[in-house]
Amino acid sequence: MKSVLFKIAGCLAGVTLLFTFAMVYTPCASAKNEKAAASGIPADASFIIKDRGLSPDDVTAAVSTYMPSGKYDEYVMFASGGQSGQVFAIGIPSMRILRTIAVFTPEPWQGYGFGVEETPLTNAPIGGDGQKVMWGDSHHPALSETNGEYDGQYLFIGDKSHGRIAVIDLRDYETKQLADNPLMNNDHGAAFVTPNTEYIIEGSQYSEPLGKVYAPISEYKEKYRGLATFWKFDRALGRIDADNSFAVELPPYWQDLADAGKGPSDGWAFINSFNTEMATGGIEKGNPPFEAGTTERDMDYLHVINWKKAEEAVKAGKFETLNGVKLITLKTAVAEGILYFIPEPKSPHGADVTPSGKYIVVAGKLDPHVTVYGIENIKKAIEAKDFEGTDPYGVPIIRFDAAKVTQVELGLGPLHTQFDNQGYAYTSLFLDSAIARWTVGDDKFTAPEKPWTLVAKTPVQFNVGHIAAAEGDTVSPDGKYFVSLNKWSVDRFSFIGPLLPQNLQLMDISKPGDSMKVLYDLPIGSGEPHYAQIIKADKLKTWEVYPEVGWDTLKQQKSDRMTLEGKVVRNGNNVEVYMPLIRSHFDPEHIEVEEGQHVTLYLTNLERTVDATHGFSICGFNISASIEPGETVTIEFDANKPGVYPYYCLEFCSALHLEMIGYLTVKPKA
Ligand code: K7E
Ligand code: CUA
Repeated sequence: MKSVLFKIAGCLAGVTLLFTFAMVYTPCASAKNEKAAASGIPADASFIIKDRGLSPDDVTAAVSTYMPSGKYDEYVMFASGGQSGQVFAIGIPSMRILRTIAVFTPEPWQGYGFGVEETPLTNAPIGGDGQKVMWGDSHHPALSETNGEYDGQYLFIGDKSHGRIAVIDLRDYETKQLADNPLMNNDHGAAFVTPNTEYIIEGSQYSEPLGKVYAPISEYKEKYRGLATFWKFDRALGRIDADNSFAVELPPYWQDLADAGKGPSDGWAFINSFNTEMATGGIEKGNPPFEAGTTERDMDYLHVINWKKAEEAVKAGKFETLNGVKLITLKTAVAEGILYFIPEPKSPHGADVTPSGKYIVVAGKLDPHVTVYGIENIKKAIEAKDFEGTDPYGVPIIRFDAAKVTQVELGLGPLHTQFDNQGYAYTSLFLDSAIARWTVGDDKFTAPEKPWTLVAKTPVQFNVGHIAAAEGDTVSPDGKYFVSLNKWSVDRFSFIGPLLPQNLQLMDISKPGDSMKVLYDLPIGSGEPHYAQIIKADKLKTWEVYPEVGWDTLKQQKSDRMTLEGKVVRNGNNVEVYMPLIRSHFDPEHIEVEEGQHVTLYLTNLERTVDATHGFSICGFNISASIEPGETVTIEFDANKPGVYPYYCLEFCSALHLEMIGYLTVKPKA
């Protein structure tokens, strides 16, 4: 990393020199060439800089992010796809979008949701309207961790709009599981993992009667509840293990973001809340609207959950079962010392544990400070029963001053906090449209300023909420790069209709003090990312092709449904077609069935060449498959309509790709 920094610094010096030269000195072309060559920069660059009117900062930004063809990015950012229901993989520092990962929403290029059986979408839940749920509101991505470090194996993400958690396997960047929470229709504090990915935390947002049942809003305080679900992750299987998961019942406050403790705070989870007023809205009935009713109190409650104790309580049988979920009731949570509250300033958003695990930083949207709590203080207060009473549900409230370490005034609308390797924290300021850099008295502290001080505020464009620093929520953040995920882009891009893209701005955070600079603007035109994580690219051990020919990508093992040669097996009304694909033909090229027959296709891509993907579609059948090298997919349908249906390869896989075709003929019943 040092050498890279050195190179960038060297490069910048050269460019600044060149820039000065280009602006003040306009000699004849040959003299210019000599001078520019002496500074190590091609002469043409000076013309471009001048012609495009680039400032020294522009040039610095350009050379900081430019990635020569065939060179790879140092980091990969996984950004939630918001309403698109997907996840984006983005290279850093180039900010090139490398991949959209289909998660909650059908995606035809990846053959996700259009007839291929080997996707978890086939088991998508049924929504309130009786239809299959075919999208999600992707919120917070969480990479799997080992000892508090990203290990590059799995990625999890929550669906706020349906209360689900997705599991993505980073060997092939495919979604393997959509775990539906049987108790709630929504979530928000999801996904967050414990330091060894023992559990994936899913906190609810808007309280509901638990178990997805009816209760009138007039019975809000009695019947509505919040929830924290601890999904057990089976790493060997790559799946959430619902049987060994549990949930903790919470009061009907609106729980917000979560984080898992680490180091000295390992074993604890922290979840913010708002609407401790328990406002129930009803503006149409003359009641205060939610936005007023939920912001009356000066303090809400940081939920502090001892998940190791919760685990023990479950082992000891101290739970109830609701819709198959082991539920620790509020009563048990209080009795067993599993749940505590700490007052936190007004309408908080992010709860972020510092790299050492010693502190928890809470950003209150309606308070200009971040509040820092200490895990030692919290443990001592619990030990000494230093409480300021209980909430209406009997949960002990730890005295604010006993838990608090300090408050740092940053500015207006603080939302989320990330960390770097110099001892700085970064907090997004929504109303200020700025990133605040401030010091944390944590490990690896090299920042020149004293701890707990605001160092700088760098403007971003505009209305920043989510942020991500390189490995910025692990036990050892990398610093160097930071991305501000802005909610409004206003005038940053060409107008392409009134619905404007989100703007992801890359920043250089490598140097201390007031030196943060925006380097790049990346428009995202397909949803509002809610958070992102940035991992060192060399931690990702991705397959180039599937390990063996005939690979079932859902089970991640060899499928018994593949054949090397085409064959058709007829059994009464069932027609099974085993079809290998190789450049540039299908085998067979004719599939002859009769009206009403049930057809199952097993398609295997025999290729071992990197990127030799074949696609598959049967015209008129709403079928789209992507069969990557080695993969076997299953497609089942009823041939209900007589006719002739070409099937063809969707990928431009070879010069003769147009000839990669066949005919499905469906003969009318006699
Ligand atoms: Cu509310 Cu978008 Cu889920 Cu923060 S997260 S800004
Ligand atoms: Cu295979 Cu085009």
